[in-house]
Amino acid sequence: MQPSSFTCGHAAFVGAPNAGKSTLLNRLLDHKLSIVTPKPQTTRKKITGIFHDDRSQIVILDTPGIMEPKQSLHESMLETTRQALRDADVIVALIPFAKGEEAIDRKFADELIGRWVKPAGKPFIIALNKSDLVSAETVRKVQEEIQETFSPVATPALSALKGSNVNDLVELIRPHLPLDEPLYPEEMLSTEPERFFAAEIIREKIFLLYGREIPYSTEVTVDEFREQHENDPRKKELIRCSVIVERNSQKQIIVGAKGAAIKKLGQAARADIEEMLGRPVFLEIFVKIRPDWRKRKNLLKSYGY
Ligand SMILES: Nc1nc2c(ncn2[C@@H]2O[C@H](COP(=O)(O)OP(=O)(O)OP(=O)(O)O)[C@@H](O)[C@H]2O)c(=O)[nH]1
Ligand SMILES: [Mg+2]
Repeated sequence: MQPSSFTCGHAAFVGAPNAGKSTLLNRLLDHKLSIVTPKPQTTRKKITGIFHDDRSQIVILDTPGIMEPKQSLHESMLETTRQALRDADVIVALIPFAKGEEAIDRKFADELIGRWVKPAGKPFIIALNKSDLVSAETVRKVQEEIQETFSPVATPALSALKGSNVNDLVELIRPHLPLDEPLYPEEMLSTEPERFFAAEIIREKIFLLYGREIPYSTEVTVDEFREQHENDPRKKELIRCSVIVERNSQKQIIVGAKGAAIKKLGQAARADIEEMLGRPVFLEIFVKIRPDWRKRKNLLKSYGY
């Protein structure tokens, strides 16, 4: 490592819900840190992922997708994205390709770059994600158009899902990192604690296992995260969580007939939590009803929004 050529700084990943921001973060870290689902608005809080290589440390800020706010929860999610834009040294705006007549959503691209990215006053890269969904010719055409319209520092096309061109993005980010010393130790993957990611994993499973409005009406809190007993290393760690819903009918859906649904949720979440921690855990999940939690400022605050 040559300290003189080392660079470090913050890169914010922003874009529409479902653009692939969290997938891209995970791909860069080569680790499943941020939760990913096919449903929009999966990420609700800032996720910090730290990329390390010989020449740089990039503190990546994965953010909630930009949307029209409909309740206080959304306002808080957008504020998280605004804060990440303020903290960033360089911005990576993700615009996804889509199959069909319109290769990208141009109207949203105008809003994303015009109302969010440019006003932040930072160097920005427009990453055209999901390039696996369209032809090479479409990719080239859109790249040219985007470069001409918005004048970003670069317009790489990539596929976060397949991993193509992802490493080139590091080269594009690197010149915009202002520090010459790392901010964090080499083995550190995130600044958020394990218990935060335990709650995120349960949220991911809820997004994957339940349909309709359930994922959006649900929050997860970790109420107890008890470390292994000092005198008995075989003793499993206890994680006690609450799944917060808005109505009794939603509680019934979460629990399912004879508790079958919540059992499945617990099994799926426990497997991933154990993989993350590298040790066995007891996972206890309770369901609590908190009417209108998404609109109630003090409740939102207590859930970390
Ligand atoms: N085909 C394809 N799908 C992708 C690509 N990148 C991400 N996806 C898929 O797009 C969906 C959304 O991905 P996420 O990473 O959760 O997107 P996000 O931008 O973090 O979404 P929010 O957290 O809701 O704002 C998932 O089903 C991903 O598998 C890609 O390069 N190609
Ligand atoms: Mg996300």
